[in-house]
Amino acid sequence: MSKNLLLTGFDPFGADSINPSWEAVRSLHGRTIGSYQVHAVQLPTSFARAGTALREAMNTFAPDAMLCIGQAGGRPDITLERVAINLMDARIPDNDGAQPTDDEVIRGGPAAYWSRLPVKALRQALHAAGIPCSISYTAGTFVCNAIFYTLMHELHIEPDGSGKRGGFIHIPYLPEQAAVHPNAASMSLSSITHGLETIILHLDDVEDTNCSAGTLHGA
Ligand code: PCA
Repeated sequence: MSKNLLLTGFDPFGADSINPSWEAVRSLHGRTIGSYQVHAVQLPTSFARAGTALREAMNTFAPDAMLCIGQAGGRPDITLERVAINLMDARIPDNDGAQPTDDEVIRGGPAAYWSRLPVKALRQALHAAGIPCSISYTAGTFVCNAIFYTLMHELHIEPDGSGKRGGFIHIPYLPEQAAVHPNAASMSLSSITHGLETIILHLDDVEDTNCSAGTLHGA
């Protein structure tokens, strides 16, 4: 019997008229990939509304695993986020015009939550599939980090949440977006989609804790 996977992407924000996270996620909607049936949902790039939309989708689909995807314009590869922090500090307004600074995502919540994805195993699977990918130690302080933190908080308080995979992945611009952002990196929609398929196929892999994924000064 297949398990349910909730896969979310965001609507466009800032100066962009498309968001590759939604384009990639919606192309996988309804597919069965490995042992997972994919349910794609769009979240608003809104601090106030994204969490409610995520909780509604979790209630609707009762997912066994959750993957939230967002655009990280300028990053050159798919980044597997390792940690969500309890901070909202917006450099630009969200889609409601809200621009919180120095605020918590969840009042009184812990400073951070770890991802519940086997990020090292996933990185290895993506590299084996020929897809550029790295592990990231910051999802920023905008709506993506806020929804990542909210997701991990929900899994933390859900009675059977400890056994569930869940986490956040940032993806680069599409080539048509990079065309109007001089010198920005990009990745084709087919590579991003192939990357997400590979991640779903390896979602239940066991993490290899002996291999290092550390960085020195971010490098
Ligand atoms: N990226 C933004 C929010 C929505 C999205 O796709 C971020 O990285 O916070």
